[in-house]
Amino acid sequence: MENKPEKKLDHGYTVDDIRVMEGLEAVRVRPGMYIGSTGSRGLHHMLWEIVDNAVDEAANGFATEVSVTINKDNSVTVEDNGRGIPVGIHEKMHVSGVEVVYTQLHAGGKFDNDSYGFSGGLHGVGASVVNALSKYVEVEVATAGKLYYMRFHSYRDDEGNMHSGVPVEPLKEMGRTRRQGTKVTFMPDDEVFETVEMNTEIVSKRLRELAYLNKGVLFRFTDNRIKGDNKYREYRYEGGIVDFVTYLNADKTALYAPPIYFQGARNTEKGMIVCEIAMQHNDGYTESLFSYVNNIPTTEGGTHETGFKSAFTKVMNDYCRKVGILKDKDASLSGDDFREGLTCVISLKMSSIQFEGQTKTRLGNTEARTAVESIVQDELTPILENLKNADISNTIADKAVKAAKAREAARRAKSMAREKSKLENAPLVGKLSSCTGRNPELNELFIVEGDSAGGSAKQGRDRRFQAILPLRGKPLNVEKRRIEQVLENDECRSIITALGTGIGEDFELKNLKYNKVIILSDADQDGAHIRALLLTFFYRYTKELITSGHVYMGMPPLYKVQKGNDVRYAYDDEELQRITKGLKGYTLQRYKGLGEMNPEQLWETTLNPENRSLVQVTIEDAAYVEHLVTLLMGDKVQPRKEYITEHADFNKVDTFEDKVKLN
Ligand code: 28F
Repeated sequence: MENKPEKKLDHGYTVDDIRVMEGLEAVRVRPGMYIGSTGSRGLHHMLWEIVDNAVDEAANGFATEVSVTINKDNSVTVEDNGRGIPVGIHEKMHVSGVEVVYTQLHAGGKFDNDSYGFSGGLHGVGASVVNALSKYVEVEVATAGKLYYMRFHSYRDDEGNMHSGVPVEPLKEMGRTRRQGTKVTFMPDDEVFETVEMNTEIVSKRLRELAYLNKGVLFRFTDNRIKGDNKYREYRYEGGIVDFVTYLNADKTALYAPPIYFQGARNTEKGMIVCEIAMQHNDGYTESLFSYVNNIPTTEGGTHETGFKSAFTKVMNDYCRKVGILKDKDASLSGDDFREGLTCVISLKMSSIQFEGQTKTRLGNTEARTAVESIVQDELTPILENLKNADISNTIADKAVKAAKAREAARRAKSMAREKSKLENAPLVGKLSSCTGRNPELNELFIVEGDSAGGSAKQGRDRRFQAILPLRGKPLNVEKRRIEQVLENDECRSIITALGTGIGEDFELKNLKYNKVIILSDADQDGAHIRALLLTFFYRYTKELITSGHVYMGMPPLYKVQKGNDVRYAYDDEELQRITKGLKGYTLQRYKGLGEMNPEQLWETTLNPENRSLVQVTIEDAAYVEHLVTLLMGDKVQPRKEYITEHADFNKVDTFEDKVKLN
């Protein structure tokens, strides 16, 4: 039957535009060249090629439904309600458009994408590859009220020659129909494929993915090999990739809803690029980014992802600076910080795609990076700056700030571990006068304020079990410092080295070299401040030392009462009253500091376990102490002032110690 020459098709396309290339025999000889493999992946590529042709028709706005059916005999039927493959006769080929599409490699205008628009598929090898590797292919086209039919088959002739994808007869008109669209059934050739059994889950997952990527298109899937009710599934997502991100975050806690969505298009020298992005942060820490080009998953990423990441980081840092979350002096936050907990889908539509990478799933086109960067910059900025989105924008920014802090802390901890190993190898800092005994159960470490007191303590102590570590000047206020600075401070380093336990994460109580760690400082304000600084250090970096009761404060006497050769010591005013009550003709000395006592006096009053008094440091309410340490030692001045004004009594032992429940 002579078909009339085709009228101009949409897009001004005629069947004559279909470029004709070599026959299908080549495909049979080396199928891997065309569909990757003859295993399960290659088998499913057969289906994707046909499905992508239907999806292209939908993506171009001419179809709204795509149906896939796996038949009992393992043949597969795909159908769409688009315009139908052109049935007109190709001027040069003198055969129908259907025959050209199914017998000529790279036919179907997919290679010169400009005329046919965007096409997905297995990099556009065309339906003819499916024909070459099938036992048979049946094509039905419903268009302009008529139904057309054509069958192709592959067979071996009597001489054993292979004939692939040969038309059984030209396209035939079968009568009238109200339907419109294309329906294709193909039977994968079991001489080519290791298995001809499609996998239900693989097909189902891909159809769902395509439904997300092509918003509003209905995908029906029937597997007639299944008994019972799970043989039919359908997917349609009016929200497209927004619904995709919601689905991906379904088992997580989203920080805002619905996901952020924007799209844009850019004309580049190589053609138009359309970009759609949906994104939503969850309260987790992993980043999951899913990118596609013409519905093909780009699992190895590529220039579109690079463009998104760099532009998203820039737009977010600009936002943080604009609203004051980041001050001029602050460093910018990293992309990783902004993408912590981010689920994002990028869907690009473009022509002349360059795929790279191990599995050819990385996008190489450089123009895609600049196009995505520009679209993110122009479309996301106004979304973030729109006041009605303020909480979303600030939620994202705050999470990134936290991530940056956590990252910094992790880095510090790592460098501390390195430092620790340095510490362990560091020679004992000269200051420590260690004791001769090696039994941690008995040994005591005195941390003594000032060199002169340190000198008296070294002379006055019992060197069998008493070690002396004199502190020059005040130790660091660790509350305001990073751990590296703590480790750099000589005083802190010598304490850490002397203790032997390590600090922070690496603290090991079992390595403690002393049963008692005793702080000896003057009873005046300086002494009180030093005690507070040391307790802060212990609380922040060796808290277990306190909670296991190893930390004490030595109590030097405040007064010396002497009458003749009789010497008494008073440790506070009450005691002085008791000692001097009714006493006549005595001399009274108020000790200003430890340094005023000679070694013997220091031994008698403060070091000798027989008659010294020690105050054990305990933590009754850690949370309260936590709050207090931050309050008293942190850098918020006002709250500290208020607290001290309200609570301080400078005649008593330092306020900080009182609150730490000394007993
Ligand atoms: C079940 C699989 O293959 N659907 C298809 C079309 C529609 C057109 C088309 C296909 C132009 C000439 C290259 C119709 N009218 N489903 C499908 N639907 N191919 S494949 O044209 C093919 C190109 O050959 C079509 C106007 N323009 C395009």
